[in-house]
Amino acid sequence: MKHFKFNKYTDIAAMILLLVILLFMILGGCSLFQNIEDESVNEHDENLIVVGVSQLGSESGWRTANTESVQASFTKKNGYFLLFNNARQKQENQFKTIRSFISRRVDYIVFAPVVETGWETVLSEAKEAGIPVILMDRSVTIEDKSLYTALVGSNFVEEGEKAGRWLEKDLEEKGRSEKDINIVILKGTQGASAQVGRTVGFSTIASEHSNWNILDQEYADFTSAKGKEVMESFLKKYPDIDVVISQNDDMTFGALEAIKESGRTVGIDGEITIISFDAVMEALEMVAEGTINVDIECNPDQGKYISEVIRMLEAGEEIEKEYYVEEDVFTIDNVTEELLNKRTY
Ligand code: GZL
Repeated sequence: MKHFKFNKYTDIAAMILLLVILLFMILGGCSLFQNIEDESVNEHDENLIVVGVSQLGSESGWRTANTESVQASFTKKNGYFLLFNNARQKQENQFKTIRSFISRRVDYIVFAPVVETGWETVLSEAKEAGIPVILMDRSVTIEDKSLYTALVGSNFVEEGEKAGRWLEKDLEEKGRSEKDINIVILKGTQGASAQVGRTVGFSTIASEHSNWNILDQEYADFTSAKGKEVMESFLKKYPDIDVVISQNDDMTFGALEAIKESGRTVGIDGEITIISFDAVMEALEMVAEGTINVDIECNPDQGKYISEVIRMLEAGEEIEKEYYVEEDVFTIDNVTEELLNKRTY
């Protein structure tokens, strides 16, 4: 390990600087959490339900909309005190945040698990502390389902199947049901339930078609930059790609840039069919112009549903284990009406 050598003057300066920084942090009340409301609200105000939310990151337009839906629901006006933290895609940060929520004795913990596995210990600690945990957006893979109270999210396997069924229909309409179809897949964050589910769902349908050749599939982390990088590598390796399955719109935006730079064409009049997921506004506009052939919606507007579950729990009502939000499939045939519908994301 490399050691940095300081001379004695640098040592003293470093110590003074460190003390000044520590002083500012203590006086400034620096903490892990951002309280969305003004600081005048005290989390121990008996009338407010204290909700600790660990959001996994801010990697995509979808995630931004998901965060906005949480912040719009858990307000003081609605009877909540919100503690919010962005884990920046790191499970370790989510562990730390959840443990802080436990030590602050919040009333509810809500979190979007960045990956499916590794949650048993921290969820057992929350259960020990008697704090109900609600999963948002993505799910977890654990033996003991009592470690979380409910999930409000999406059925990702169904989303993947919708993509496969749409491709079946599209090929049939084009008279290409029996033709060899070369497919590449841009996958989201490895081990995220959205990635796992969409992959399983699409692969299930693809396995029914021996003429569908999945040439390659690579993780591109749900980001536009990685989506472009992976698509560039696919285009170099495979001159005859017919279909791109991109597991979120941000990766699609990057992939479209790469395809455009390669000189190939996309969409309803192009050589390469683009199948995307999320259906954020910017992508739906591309569906309307024919660049994206189909967008499988994944609804980020989950805050109000989570708030409803909390209200039911507060009232002692029976709740379901899983709540899936309503989701649609958008093509050029129905997207215009949706865009006129004052969509919020
Ligand atoms: C899906 C969500 C995924 C989105 C991506 O519910 O977990 O994560 O599809 C986001 O845009 O990054």
